[in-house]
Amino acid sequence: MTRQRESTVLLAGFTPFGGETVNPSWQAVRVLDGTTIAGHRVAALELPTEFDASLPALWRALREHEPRVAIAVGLAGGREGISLERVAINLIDARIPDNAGAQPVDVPVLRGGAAAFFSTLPIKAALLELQRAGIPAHISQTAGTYVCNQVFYALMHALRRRRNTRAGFVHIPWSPQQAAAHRQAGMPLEQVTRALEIIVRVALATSADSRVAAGTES
Ligand code: PCA
Repeated sequence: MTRQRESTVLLAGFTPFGGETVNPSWQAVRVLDGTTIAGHRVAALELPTEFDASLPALWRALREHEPRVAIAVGLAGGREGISLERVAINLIDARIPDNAGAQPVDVPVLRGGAAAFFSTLPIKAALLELQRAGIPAHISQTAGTYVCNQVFYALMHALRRRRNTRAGFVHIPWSPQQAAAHRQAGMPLEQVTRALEIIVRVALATSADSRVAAGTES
C-alpha cells in the first residue's frame, strides 16, 4: 500500500558565522523540526554559511521534500524585529569572508539569471498577523548581498515555475545574549519560533496577500 506523502514545510537556518558561536536562525528552526503546523510536517535544515556549500544543500533538500512552503531564515544582527524580506537580488558583494574563507565581490548568484525575484510568501498578511501577536516585525526591501541573499535568490530561482510552492526569506535579530554583547536589539528564541510558526500558518492559509502600506524601512 502506498502512503500518501505528507505535505512538508521546509525551514532552513544557518551555521554560526562572523565570529559568533551560535546562529539563532538555526536554533529557532530546529525547535520546529518534526512538528506539525496546520497539517504540514516541518523539516528543518541547517545550511552552511558558505557561498559554495550552501546551494547544493538547499537544492538537495528541495528535491527531497518537495515542500508546499519553503522559508529560509537568517540572522541579521542589528535589525530590531522580524524582517519579512521582499526581494532577492542576483548579486553577491560579501562584506566579510564566509566560513570557508571565500569573499566574492560584485558577482552574480547565477550567471544569466533574472536581476531579482520577489518573495512568494504573503508578507503583508504575515506582517499583520505578527503585529496582532505583538511581535515586532517589518517588511524589508533588502536581504543584503551576503550568503542569505544568495540562498534566497537561489531558492526563488529553483521554485520559479512551481506555482503551488510559496517561498521566501525571513531575517531575525540577535539572540538576547548576542544583543547584550553588541549593545543592539535582540529577540528571545521563543518569540522568533512563534513568529515563524505564524508566518508558516499565514502562508498555508492565504491565497492572496493583503494590501497594506509597509512604509520605507529597509
Ligand atoms: N545571516 C547571514 C548569512 C547567514 C546568516 O544567518 C546573511 O544575512 O547573509
